[in-house]
Parts: sequence; structure tokens; C-alpha cells
Amino acid sequence: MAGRATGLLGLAGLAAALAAFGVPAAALAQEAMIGAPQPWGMGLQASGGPIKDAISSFNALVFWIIVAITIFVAALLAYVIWRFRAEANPNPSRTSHNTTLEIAWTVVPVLILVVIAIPSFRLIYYQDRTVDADLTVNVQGRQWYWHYGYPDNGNFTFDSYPVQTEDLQAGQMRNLDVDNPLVIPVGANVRVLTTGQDVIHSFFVPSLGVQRYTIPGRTLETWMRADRPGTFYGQCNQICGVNHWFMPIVVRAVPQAEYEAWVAQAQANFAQGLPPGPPVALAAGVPAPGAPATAPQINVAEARR
Ligand SMILES: [Cu+2]
Repeated sequence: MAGRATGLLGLAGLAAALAAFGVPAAALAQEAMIGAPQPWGMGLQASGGPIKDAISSFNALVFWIIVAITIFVAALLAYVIWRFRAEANPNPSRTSHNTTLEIAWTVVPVLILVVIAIPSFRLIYYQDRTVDADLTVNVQGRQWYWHYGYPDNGNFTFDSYPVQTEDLQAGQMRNLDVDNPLVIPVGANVRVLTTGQDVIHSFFVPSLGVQRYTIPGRTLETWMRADRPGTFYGQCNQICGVNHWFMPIVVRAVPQAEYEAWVAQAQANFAQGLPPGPPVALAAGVPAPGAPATAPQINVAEARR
């Protein structure tokens, strides 16, 4: 963590220095971010897109309401303990009803809940789906890995497995990095359709503010958007069996041109079962452009289970 914090500070310093020499800050603002848990992280993860921005501001609103209520109740309690102690108040009042007070302590909490409920419902509907999707990805939770599909790009599909600790490369995160990340273009509204193959899993990427159950026999919809390039880490967060803890998610957001290059490569590689990653057959009946007509219809990952 210390390393990353220093790195960020160094980056900001570098940006300031370069800005002084007339290098546009916008070029540096595109520096890739890492959306991941951090040691001693106390708040929510940093935001990589608009949904997480909305979650963070709603969280801040509720947090300050809680702080105000806590201070108010604690102060009231302290005052009552001091003011009505036996020594200062030897003959306690036997008052048991006060209509004005009772209405006030009913109405005020209701108003506080309304203040919370309005942005809360607005956020729920905002997260629910995107009106104009630029891209759709299919996400399937499986015991115990993720299976991704790109129906808008020839419907190629592939599996995403965690990198074993002994195989980690420099800079990769233990129990979080995967062999084949989900790749999306920066700034695109990505419709996410989730299904489950075996049991209920949950697709959860905190820094993009996305979370949806993956349920067998049912398709759920949500969306995400990364407003800056980066690598966003998540995990299955619905207990799904013994390897539940080992279902990391990596979403890489890259510029459009890089995304298109990745799609072209992925269509070829995943169609033919070439590296990187475990080979996967095409979805039945939908050959990817450029794929051999006789692509084997065997899902190797399936056979491995
Ligand atoms: Cu799972």
C-alpha cells in the first residue's frame, strides 16, 4: 500500500511538473487506475466510473446523517445523565406523556428516512440498467471460475481463471489476478447480462459499482462504465461452494482502439483454443469471424471439471 500511495503521489507530482512545462494534463489524466482493495482501507474503493460515483455520494450522505444522529443522541444522553442525576434532581417527575414530543420524535425520523429513501431509489434505478448500451457482455458464474461472452463481437466466449500464487508475475495481485480478464472500452456503457451455470454466484466489481447475482435458469441485467482506463478487481460475493473465495474478477478498461485490437485477437485465439488462457470452444452455432468452420464444439474447461 505504501508503495502504491507513494506511486500516486509521485504521479501527481510528475503531472504538476510536466504541466509546468506545457504538457497537457489530459494526456496524464488517462493514466490507468487500479481498482482494488488496499491494506487498512477504511472507506469505499476509489471510483472508476459513474455508478460508483453515485454510490460514493449516496454513502457520504447517509454517513453524515448517521454522524449527526449519533452526536445528537450522545449529547442528549450526556445531558440527561448530568441534569437528572439523583443529587441534582431528588424528586423525579412522574410525567409519562407529552403529545408534542411524541409527534416530533415520530415525524422527524420519518422525514430523515424520506430524505434517505429518495436518493436511494434513484440510485437503485440508475444501477438497474443502461438505456443506451454500447456493448453487451454475457457473464456466467460457474463453480469455480467465470465464463464471459461477447455477443456483439461474433459471440466468442472464454473462461477466466485465477492466477495461482506460484505463477504470479510482477505487479499481479495474489488471489485477484486472472489469466483472461474481461476487457471493455473506456467510456462505453456496457450492458452486463448475468446467468449462473450451476449455483448462484455474484458478479461484483466494487470500483465500478457493479454487483449482480448470477442465477441458473435466469438472466439478470445490470450495467457498468469505466470512465478512465484501468484494471478493476472484484470477486464472486455470493457463497457458492468450497472455492467461492477463489473466483476473482478482473475488468480491464482500455481505449477503443486497443479494445478493437483485443477483440480481433480474442476472436482468433479463443476460437482456436490458443493461448492466452484455457481454450474454450465457440458458443454453439455462432462461429466467430475468421474462425475455421470446423471449430471443435468441445468446451475444454467443462471437461476439466
Ligand atoms: Cu461463485
